[in-house]
Amino acid sequence: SPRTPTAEDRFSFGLWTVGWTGTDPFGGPSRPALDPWEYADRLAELGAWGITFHDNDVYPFDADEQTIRERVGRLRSAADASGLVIEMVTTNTFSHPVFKDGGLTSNDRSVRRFGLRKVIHAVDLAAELGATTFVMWGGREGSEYDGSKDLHSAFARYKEGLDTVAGYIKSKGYDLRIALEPKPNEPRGDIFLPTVGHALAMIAELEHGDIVGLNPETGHEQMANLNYTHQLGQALWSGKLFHLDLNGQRGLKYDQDLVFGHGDLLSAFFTVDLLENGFPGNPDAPRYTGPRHFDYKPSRTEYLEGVWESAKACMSTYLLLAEKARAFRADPRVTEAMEYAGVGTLVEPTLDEGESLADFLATDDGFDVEKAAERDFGFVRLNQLAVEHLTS
Ligand code: GLO
Ligand code: NI
Ligand code: NI
Ligand code: NI
Repeated sequence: SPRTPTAEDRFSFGLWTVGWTGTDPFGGPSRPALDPWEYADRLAELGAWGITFHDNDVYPFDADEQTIRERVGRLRSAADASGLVIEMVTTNTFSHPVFKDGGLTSNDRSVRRFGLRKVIHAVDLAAELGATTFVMWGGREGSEYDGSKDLHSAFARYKEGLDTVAGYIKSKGYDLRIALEPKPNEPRGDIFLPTVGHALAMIAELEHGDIVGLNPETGHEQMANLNYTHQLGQALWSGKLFHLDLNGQRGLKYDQDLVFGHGDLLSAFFTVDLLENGFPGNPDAPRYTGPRHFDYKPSRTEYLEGVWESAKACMSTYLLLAEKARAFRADPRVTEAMEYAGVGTLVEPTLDEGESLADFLATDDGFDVEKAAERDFGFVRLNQLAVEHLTS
């Protein structure tokens, strides 16, 4: 059985995860809501290192300044008392009906101006609380009907909004980076920036893109039928993996937000392997150094005991997989299978150092196409070793 997590593991949870009361489009709450500081206390007891939240997880949408101060102060005291780090803060620009057509990309300009104000306020809050990441999930930025959006202007307004926020962070000198969270669908029919790749393309267009990166979520990529570990890999390669939302998803359904590992377990194994052990065959490549953050929902069938069990399960699964992934990498059979597979040779540039294209084209390196086509890569054996480790 897995060990108890410690602060060194840097596990963190959104307050809205354990705080989800089970309300879905078909039914009301299936368990009571606690106050934010109660969730914080409990998470600290379970061994979490950090917490994260939306502005409106802590105070209501229409709260006055005094209420905001009181409630944020109380959460901060609870976090300080239990040694929890508030590592990420985000804004809710999706729950209130004013945002039904988006916050930064609504057709209604007055809504966009209101949305931008709300985001900037949350940025100030994030900086005040010492958070180092500001996640932006544009959950309502999108459409149901193609004719309802001038798409060209929608992307321009998205860029304008992101650059304004990033520029503000720089102008204030905050030690804060923005992490975009892609998601393909739900609650909108189609959400802008549906995948990691789309978000990277947006970031490349930004004026202040240097402090804008990604917060990829397991289930969000998987509900687009994509490989989460591949998305993490590309984000890392681009130097943009700023934060993570780990959870579980079983296929192309609504956003299930299951416990980490309760979806595609083999995929979760390789996700943890990448996070813990880096790229195989390329030890010098950049590694993810941020928090191990969970964005899951305790299933609606669970009452409060089940809420804490599910939070524990997220961390346990991670620790178990980390253990397995370490054993996998240390196994001489795996080393041998990786060599056979040529995993470590992909790091070699295809052209020699200093080799010009002209020289290259003039070279006959005696390549035997037929022989090369007969190469056995042994990827299946390598994968079976992963399965062996996973099931042992
Ligand atoms: C919804 C998203 C959402 C974000 C959160 C943080 O599917 O995962 O929970 O992670 O708003 O920005
Ligand atoms: Ni999500
Ligand atoms: Ni999700
Ligand atoms: Ni998320």
